[in-house]
Amino acid sequence: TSSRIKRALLSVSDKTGIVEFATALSALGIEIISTGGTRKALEEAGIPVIDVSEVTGFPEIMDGRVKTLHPKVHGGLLGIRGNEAHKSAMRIHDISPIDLVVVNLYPFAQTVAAGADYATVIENIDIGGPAMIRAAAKNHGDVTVIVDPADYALVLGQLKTNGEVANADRQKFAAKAFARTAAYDASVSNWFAKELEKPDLEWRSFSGRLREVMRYGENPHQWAAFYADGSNRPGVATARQVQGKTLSFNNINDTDAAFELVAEFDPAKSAAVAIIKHANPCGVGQGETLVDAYEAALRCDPVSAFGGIVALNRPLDAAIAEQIVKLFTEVIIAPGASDEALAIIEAKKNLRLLLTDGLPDAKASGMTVRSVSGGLLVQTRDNRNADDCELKVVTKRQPTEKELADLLVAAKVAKHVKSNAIVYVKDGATVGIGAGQMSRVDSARIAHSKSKDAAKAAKIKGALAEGSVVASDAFFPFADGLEALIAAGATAVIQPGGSIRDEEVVAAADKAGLAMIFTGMRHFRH
Ligand code: 93A
Repeated sequence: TSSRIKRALLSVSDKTGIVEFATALSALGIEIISTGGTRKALEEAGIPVIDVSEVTGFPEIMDGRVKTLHPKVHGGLLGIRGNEAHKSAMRIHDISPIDLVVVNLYPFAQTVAAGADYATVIENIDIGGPAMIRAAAKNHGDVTVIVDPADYALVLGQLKTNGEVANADRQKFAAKAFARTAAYDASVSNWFAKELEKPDLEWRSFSGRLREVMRYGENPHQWAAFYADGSNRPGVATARQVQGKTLSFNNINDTDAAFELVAEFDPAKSAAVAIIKHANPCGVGQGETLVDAYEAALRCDPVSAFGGIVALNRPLDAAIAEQIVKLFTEVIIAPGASDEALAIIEAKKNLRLLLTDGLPDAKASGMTVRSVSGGLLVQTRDNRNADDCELKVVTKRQPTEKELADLLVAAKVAKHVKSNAIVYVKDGATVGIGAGQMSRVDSARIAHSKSKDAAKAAKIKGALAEGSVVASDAFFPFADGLEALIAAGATAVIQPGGSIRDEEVVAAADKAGLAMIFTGMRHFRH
């Protein structure tokens, strides 16, 4: 279809380049219609402009809330030029076609970002602008819609050479226009979601931004891509890769698990290090320094740590960098690094180093997604930990202060271990982790047996788990799981409670002189 442009409607909040563009349109003999502020800007530049209220025969009312919402505008945008019935409707109602619409919307996101009050934010929800953009985009067979000043040049170029905009470009502009209004409504909806503290609304308007298409997925025959959710939160999706080989799908997944786990530990209170393999921790340690924390983490399972991912809760310094490079490591992620540390890591060309401006917010709201055959499972993040729980001592013996501190560490780690999770902790560090078993007793036994291996590696007799405390991600359905912990030498246990056999479990704990805490909060991770 021919789409010679005779009449254009310009209504823009972002006035970048609008005077130059309108000057050129006007020079091509195109009539320009405009709304209040845009008209003023154009008239000041000496461009002839028709006010939209002259077209509608209706004034802008309600502080501009209703200015272009009128059949004379929307009929001019939506009428199909080659359709006899549409043409006759336009004739009868004295509607003239509008061939080009240039609209950018009230700066909603910028208004929110500037910390404006509720009423100001609401006033910046553009209604008439998106209506025109959508109308013009729907009728792209006849109408050109421009929502981005960056496109002015292309339109002008075509108008100057051909006198019209190519159909293929009108179609592209329409696609861009709908993307723009969709993103605009998403940001309005997200703002409401935050105001109402309803994260599920946030998911409904999720629009990911493609970061990269990866070489492959979890396995080489799988296609994969990495999207950022646009929230700009510190984390693996916004990290800067400073050096090393390209990150694989599994690297990204594991690095996320590592960084999310270490972010449970307040860097102001202690240095913490998590070493991850296959999305499960093989060691988590704390200490005065990152070196102390790393050594403690490594002691838990030095064999599995080979080829692992290391996450720090404090910026990478030279001392910890020296330690990490001694062992083959796939990825390091940290909230920053010193120049000295960077120089040490640089010597290991393949070692991937990711830096962020902070830790992921363990308490942040937001959604997690996974796919099932024919659908998606969506839920809010597991953004709470034992610190947020009302802790109930259910045994005769109270935990000592030291046990309590270690129990909280164990519970935080268990939250990040695949179910069934059993985590032994001593002196602020893990000393045995049992992950991903179908039976809780097996997880307990594996954690114990690994703690024996760790003792052997450290040339200590027995098992590191002796005299430790334990966290379980979910309740003990029977006393047998607890008995396995007692056999391993545990002295205190933290678990959600809530089994119909709780009484049996507590009795077994009392019999062995254990202290036990119920949190009331389960942390399945399947
Ligand atoms: O308040 S509105 O939702 N009602 C309208 O009828 C309307 N028409 C255009 N906002 C409306 N606009 C918006 O005004 C445009 O999307 C643009 O962002 C802005 C331009 O206004 P002005 O030309 O007065 O600066």
